[in-house]
Amino acid sequence: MLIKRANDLRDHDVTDYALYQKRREFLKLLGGATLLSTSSPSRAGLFSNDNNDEITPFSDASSYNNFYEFGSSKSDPKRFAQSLKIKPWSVTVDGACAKAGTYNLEDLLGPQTIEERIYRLRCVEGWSMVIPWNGFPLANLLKRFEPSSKAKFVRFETLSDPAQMPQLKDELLPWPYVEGLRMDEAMHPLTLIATGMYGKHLPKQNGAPLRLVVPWKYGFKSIKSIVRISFVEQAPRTIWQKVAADEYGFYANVNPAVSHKRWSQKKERRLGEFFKRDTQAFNGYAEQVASLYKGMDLRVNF
Ligand SMILES: Nc1nc2c(c(=O)[nH]1)N[C@H]1C(S)=C(S)[C@@H](COP(=O)(O)O)O[C@H]1N2
Ligand SMILES: [Mo]
Repeated sequence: MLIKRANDLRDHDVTDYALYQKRREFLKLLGGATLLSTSSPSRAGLFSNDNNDEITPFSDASSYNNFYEFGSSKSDPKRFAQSLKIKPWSVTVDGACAKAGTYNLEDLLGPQTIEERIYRLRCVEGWSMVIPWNGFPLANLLKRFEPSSKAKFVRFETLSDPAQMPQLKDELLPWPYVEGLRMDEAMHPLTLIATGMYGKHLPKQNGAPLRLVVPWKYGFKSIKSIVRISFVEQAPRTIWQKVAADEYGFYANVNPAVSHKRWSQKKERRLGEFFKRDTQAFNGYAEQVASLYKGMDLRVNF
């Protein structure tokens, strides 16, 4: 097969959405449903994809969401997040770094080159999607703040404005939404800051204007609408650890061998598919990331 397959990690300039759709239509015409499944062992490179993954339609990825600040049903974020004000937007950077400060979005994004990366997203609830993100490696952003040797973890915080986010008044969760990564996870080349998807601006329900994407971890690590980034010495306590530390660990690496307390993680339902698929270790990114956890007991550090 001569046609290039979609890789998990495909770097190229962002095309506009019309072009993007045209290209997909064209590829469909050429190859039909088998197009994305022409796996050949020779292509099993560092970032290649041997999972026959079809990209989830934009309409699904932008209407079936988790963004609890706007409600707890999957259709709430699209309905209620449209009132989120994303201009102006600023991000405060603090903690163990030389360049702490509050930066406006334009200054943060200005120097970054936007690329496209097609990643699987596996929610801890047992469903998954395949999303073409537009963004840049988190490492490229973090380096600019010159973290010191005391920076062992990075803590992220979502906007928490009750005036814009209906669920903040109801104290559904212990707001603000907080997530974190170990420094080496944050600096890993797969870890992305997304500012768009499908060649378009990031929809508000997907975490505009900027969100984290960590493809080998359960979706809840991929925190949306970030307003604060802190370099810290200790692992930050995440919102989901506050909710139930025995159910949602700090690492949250996708792991079919370690069940959630209330359900198995062996299978997942890919949006748009009828039969469940097997969930893969590290969501299929083991080759790239397993070494980060050498010597760690993944049952203890779940
Ligand atoms: N601030 C914030 N970030 C969040 C969430 C949230 O409720 N609030 N939900 C998480 C969960 S559980 C998942 S699965 C993903 C979903 O991302 P998507 O809606 O773009 O698919 O966002 C994550 N980031
Ligand atoms: Mo999730």
